[in-house]
Amino acid sequence: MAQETDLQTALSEHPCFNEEAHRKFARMHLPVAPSCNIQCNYCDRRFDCCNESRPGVTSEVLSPEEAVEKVRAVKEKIPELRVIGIAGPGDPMANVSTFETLKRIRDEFPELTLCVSTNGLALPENAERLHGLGVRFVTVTMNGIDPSVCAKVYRHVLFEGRRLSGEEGAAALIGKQLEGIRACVELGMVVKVNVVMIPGINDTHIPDLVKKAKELGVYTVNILPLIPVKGTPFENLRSPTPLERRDLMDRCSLDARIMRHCRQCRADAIGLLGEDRSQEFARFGGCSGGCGPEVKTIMPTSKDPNKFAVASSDGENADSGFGNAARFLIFDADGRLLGDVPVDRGEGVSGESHRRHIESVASSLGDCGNVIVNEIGPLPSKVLKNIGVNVIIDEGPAEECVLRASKRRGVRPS
Ligand code: CLF
Ligand code: SF4
Repeated sequence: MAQETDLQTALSEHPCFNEEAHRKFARMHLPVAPSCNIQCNYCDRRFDCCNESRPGVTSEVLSPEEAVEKVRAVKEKIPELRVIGIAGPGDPMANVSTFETLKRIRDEFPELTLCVSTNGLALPENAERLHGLGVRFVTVTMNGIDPSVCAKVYRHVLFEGRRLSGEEGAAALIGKQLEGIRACVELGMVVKVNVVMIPGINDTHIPDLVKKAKELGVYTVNILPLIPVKGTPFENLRSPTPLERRDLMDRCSLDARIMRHCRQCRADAIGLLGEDRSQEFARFGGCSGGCGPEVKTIMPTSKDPNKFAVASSDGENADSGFGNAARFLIFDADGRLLGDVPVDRGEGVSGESHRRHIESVASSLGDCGNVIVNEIGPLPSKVLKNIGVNVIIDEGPAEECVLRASKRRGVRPS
């Protein structure tokens, strides 16, 4: 009974789940989850600028220790803080830092409500763990329940160590999303479904998704407009007009409770929904556009010796240096692909902007204990050494490089 009352109080003060609450109570996002296990065609997490406000964008990636330190500082300045959310910049479930951070926050700030936003791929196996850590609010971003529709939205889905695309990938993702929602609802968690409205792709299909969400016991559905981002496959698609979106929301509101006050906030947003104060609290304000404060030395965080980040240009091979990689593929010691961290290619090989770039890339690799590159300069070598990351020089198919390295390092039996 007491638990039920606690949940009702948390619901009444959650700015996203309760429209009344959003003018009074604040949320804070902790950007501790850089890696993602799928690739949406509208997402580019490389654009890291304090002037950019949309999901997936952050000016910094924090270690769990840094995240707790930041909550202490923010809580003092923003007494109306009620909710701590983990919403990226990648997928929270694809990063062990998420769980470590939730545990630390729950232990130190049991009065704060914990909220997680995920693409749902790894939700079924993590639902109980989240519940055990005190998470009561979960958002799952879905873009449909029909694989033929969703195949147009996702470039790939990393499923059981394989990279699936097309309808096969979409079907695997949808299956896990539905299973994850069911598990969370059964555990008594409050679930929201976010859906990105993409004209010509999924707009006419959204009512079916909303009906399904309602049937599964989802508390509310949030229909967000597509933000076409330059450099993504959807860069030339258009956003829905406000009228188109309102019409769709009105139609869907006959079937489910529709959220109408979302601000599509950043992965490091802080404050009331309408006023982001994240730059006020930026620790190393790593805006690569140069509009943030100076980057400070990144804090070492605990590293996992069984995780490998492979510098790649094509998403398949270890073929890049640390400073000029387009992305890092994240593997476990058995060569299973766990996620993917796209990064900005650096400009220049020296100077302040180069140092900032290197530090920002190093921090975005989270808890990876090993980096595989085909070459590396003295500055990145030093930065990685200082934060306890082992550097391996190799090239070729990424998975083979990881298996070679893990065998050599003795983290995997031969
Ligand atoms: Fe953050 Fe999301 Fe929790 Fe809110 S945001 S994890 S549910 S605390 Fe809110 Fe931001 Fe819209 Fe998300 S306004 S993007 S719905
Ligand atoms: Fe980007 Fe989120 Fe999609 Fe991952 S799930 S690709 S972080 S939008």
